[in-house]
Amino acid sequence: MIKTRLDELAVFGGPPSFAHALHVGRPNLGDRAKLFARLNDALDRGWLSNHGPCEQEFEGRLAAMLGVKHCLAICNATVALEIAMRAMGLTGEVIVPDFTAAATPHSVQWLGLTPVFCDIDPLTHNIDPRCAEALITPRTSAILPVHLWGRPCDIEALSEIAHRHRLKLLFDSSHALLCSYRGQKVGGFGHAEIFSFHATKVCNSLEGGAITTNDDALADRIDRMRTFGFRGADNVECEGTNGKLDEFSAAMGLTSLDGLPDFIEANRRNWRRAAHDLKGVPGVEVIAYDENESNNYHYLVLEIEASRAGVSRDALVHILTKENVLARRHFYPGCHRWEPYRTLYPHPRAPLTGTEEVAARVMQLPNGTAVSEVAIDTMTSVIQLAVENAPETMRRLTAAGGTGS
Ligand code: T4K
Repeated sequence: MIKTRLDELAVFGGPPSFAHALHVGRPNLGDRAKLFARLNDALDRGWLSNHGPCEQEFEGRLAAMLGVKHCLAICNATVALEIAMRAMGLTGEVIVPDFTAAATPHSVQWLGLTPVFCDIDPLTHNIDPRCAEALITPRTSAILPVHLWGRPCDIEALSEIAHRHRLKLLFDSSHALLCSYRGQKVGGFGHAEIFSFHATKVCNSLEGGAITTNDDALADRIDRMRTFGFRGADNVECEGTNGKLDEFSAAMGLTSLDGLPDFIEANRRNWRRAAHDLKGVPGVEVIAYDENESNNYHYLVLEIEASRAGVSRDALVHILTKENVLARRHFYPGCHRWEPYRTLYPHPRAPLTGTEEVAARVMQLPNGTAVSEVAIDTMTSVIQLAVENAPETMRRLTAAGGTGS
């Protein structure tokens, strides 16, 4: 239902637009019959983990799709980051963007390395290569950029900096499955790249991740490290952990890969619809994807410029939540403000103003196959109504006890 009067907003006493909550990160489920057939096959085989047929097929299909020599499936992307960094022999400091999921710096910290937070470019939301270079010290061993929202970061500049300073370059491509940079799918850049197949990602294996690389020796080390350092029976060659992807997860991953074109099409359709609906609404922008590149359109991200919209990002999140649209503020307030970092590193090495700006204005709307275009129209109409009547919206929110901030 399209609401046309402020009185109709749930925050002011109207019925919520949606009877059931719409989540950011609702999984794309794919074809259940195919999934159940794969699960049955795995049960019949009695082969449930340790490089089983589903896992091998998943790796093979991913490597072919991404045009990369090696794809090693891992139990999740966080462990994938840890294994990749260990296998690359990182030491000392690793430069990470400040605006990312906690998993990125946590994986560095977990290994006993020091994450050094780097500012982002407020236009792209990705790590700023010039800031990254300025943070390099004799202790730096690597740069770990993130392709946030699936929009590739400045790979050329980062590769050049890493090469010149003899640093390792590991991309956190958790958001960027099938996204391309200058026509080439991410996956084969830097020394290695990491993908996530968590339930909330565009392609999911329940929990899951992968490391891709064109480096044979690195792939071999990662392969051993993900299975306790084993090479063959009774032969442990190096330190290792348990990073294996089980067969049920891989079966879900394969089923998700089958459905991926449909998932991406649903994302793209919703992204375009939201951009169309919100065009001309002051202070509200849907982030752009470069349509000359390949994108998965998984993240439907809005930027709210409160001074132009007259309504703050937090007020809009509050209003939408009352409508049963559980919009999120990923990745507020920026890694340096989360523990343990704000205690361990209370004085960031360089200003993080890009993060501060972007963290204050972004919000994510639900997207994916669970969201229809009609639902997008309903969500955007709520935003439009609140912004078109901004002074009254804010006055009534304040009177009702909160603007959400
Ligand atoms: N690098 C980057 C850049 C990342 O974004 C992430 C993870 C990683 C690395 C590490 O990847 P993994 O180790 O997870 O493979 C979620 C995800 O758990 C996490 O994978 C993701 N990024 C992060 C951005 O989002 P939360 O804390 O937001 O999850 P949660 O529980 O709030 O779920 C999000 C929404 O999804 C909820 O509103 C409900 C809905 N949901 C969730 C699940 C799991 C469902 O509807 N069904 C479900 O099964 O972290």
